[in-house]
Amino acid sequence: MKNRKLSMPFWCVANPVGDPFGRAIMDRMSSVEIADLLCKAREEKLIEFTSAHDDDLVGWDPHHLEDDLDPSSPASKTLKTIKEKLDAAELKVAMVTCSLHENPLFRNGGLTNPNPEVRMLAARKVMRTIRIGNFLGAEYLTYWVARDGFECQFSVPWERNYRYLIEGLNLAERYAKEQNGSVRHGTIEPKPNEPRGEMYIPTTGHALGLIAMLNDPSFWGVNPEVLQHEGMTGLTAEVAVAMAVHAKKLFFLHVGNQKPGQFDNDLPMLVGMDGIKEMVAVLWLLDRMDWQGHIEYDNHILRTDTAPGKENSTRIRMDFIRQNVENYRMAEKKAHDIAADPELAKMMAALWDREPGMAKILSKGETAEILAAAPDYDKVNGTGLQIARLDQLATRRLLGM
Ligand code: XUL
Ligand code: MN
Repeated sequence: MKNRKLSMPFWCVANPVGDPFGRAIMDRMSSVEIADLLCKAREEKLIEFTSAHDDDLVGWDPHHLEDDLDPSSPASKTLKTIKEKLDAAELKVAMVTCSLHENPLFRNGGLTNPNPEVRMLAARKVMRTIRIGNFLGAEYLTYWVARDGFECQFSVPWERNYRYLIEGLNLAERYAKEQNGSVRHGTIEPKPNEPRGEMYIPTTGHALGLIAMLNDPSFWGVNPEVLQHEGMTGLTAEVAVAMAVHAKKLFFLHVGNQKPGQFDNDLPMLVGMDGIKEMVAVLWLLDRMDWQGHIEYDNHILRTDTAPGKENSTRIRMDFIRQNVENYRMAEKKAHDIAADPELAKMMAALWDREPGMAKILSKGETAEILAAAPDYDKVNGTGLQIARLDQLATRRLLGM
């Protein structure tokens, strides 16, 4: 089984790790300095891809909405410098995403903002992000639901807000096609809450439902955030991931760790109190389902592990990348081991591969054959399954025993 390609985004590495209760601890680094750090990670063969919000790379000037098209603008010059560095290191850009959460203008939403002037500015910012993505060679444009949500239900024009969202996403798809650049697909990243009290696309199921309402569903897929956004709901990420793969809509994954039901923890891979079993199981099911995509980190340095100062700011950030990669590879190896374990395979077969003749009839779906089959209620009902034994064996393997 192959080891997947990994992507480390600009924003994860750049994050100086402030939280709502305390200011940032790490020294900030410019986007060009972050590009250097990511290129070093590429040289060390830790990662193959990176990703970025528009704002991670160059600031947004709402008074100069097409500054990227002006070669003499500071934005164009910075983008050119970053591209030269990434190209030289052969670090590819997998995805760009438009930040519609940082600028205060978007505090009541971006694509769904009830004010058309704000929606127009959001649309122009998304279009600029697509152009930046094309310039850097990104394949995906990600729409993360961000501030498209609410705290107070009577403040929402419910008969319009999904139309606004659909208009915004259709525009992104149309513009990407008109530009005919490297951005060939869009992804939707759901999240139940944060930064809003409630968000309009809370789960992967909602995202898949929305895609069916868009002009070109083949352009769009999902990138669930596993385990964080998916685990915030109290639901398991495994269902979201498996259903998205089955629908051929899992374009890539965001990964990190999460204590279920809490705020967005964004803990690094396998770090924290929960999640090892679930993460290994997600990677195992991706192997079983023969999924071919790549994995993208979306997490940040533990605040306890940060420190101010210039030397710390590069050393701690590099160590964060290395640790995330080491931990991902540990989980991936465990998933491969579990998939190849003969004892587990035997127990799974006992659970899944009974009565192959009857399975064949059901998948064929001929009503006459189904009516002629003779399922034995007493035999089936009289047999326990021993799923707890199977799970114990999986746990034993997880614990290396
Ligand atoms: C926020 C989050 C975003 C998206 C990209 O929780 O996951 O960083 O991944 O905007
Ligand atoms: Mn994410």
